[in-house]
Amino acid sequence: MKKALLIVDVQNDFCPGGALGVKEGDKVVPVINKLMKQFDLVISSQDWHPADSVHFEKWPVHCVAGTWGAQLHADLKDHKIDLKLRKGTDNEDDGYSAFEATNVALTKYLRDHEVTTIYVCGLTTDYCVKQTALDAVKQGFHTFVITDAIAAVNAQPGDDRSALHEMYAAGCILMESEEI
Ligand code: VGL
Ligand code: ZN
Repeated sequence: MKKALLIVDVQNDFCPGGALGVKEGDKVVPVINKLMKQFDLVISSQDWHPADSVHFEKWPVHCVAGTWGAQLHADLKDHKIDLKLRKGTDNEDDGYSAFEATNVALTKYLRDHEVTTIYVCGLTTDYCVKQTALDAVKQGFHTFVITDAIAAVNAQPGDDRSALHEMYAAGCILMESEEI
């Protein structure tokens, strides 16, 4: 019965100044750093797109494999991360969910490590955090979303609220970092 912190896409391109920078994206970093020590396993994901991905028909070019934009935010405590996932590596799909990682079979990895509970945080609330949390529930994990450690694209105003509703309706438990 172990719990894992799943840090979704806290990458330069999703932080202010990045190609797809979201409002206050960098504000999640100190909150996440403080949380890491409370978990048996700390796992990060990175959007890692080929330059010719079909994904860029919907989005500005971001997180191209090997670029600065794809690197984790420099202030994130890298040495505390046990496993780094890469996703969106195929040029045919979006790869929003960390469960679509192509370098590690995430569900198997978590089961092998006796993880039953996952706490999801990071970027972005309305895309990769949401898809990862929904998949975690589908795979049978107790799934928490840390609401003060996420930030949204909000292409339409209120997309963050809709995403939170969708996660809650699917069975995710929403909580603040202080409550953990
Ligand atoms: C994401 C938009 C495009 C995310 C990734 O990490 O939430 N959003 N690619
Ligand atoms: Zn992407």
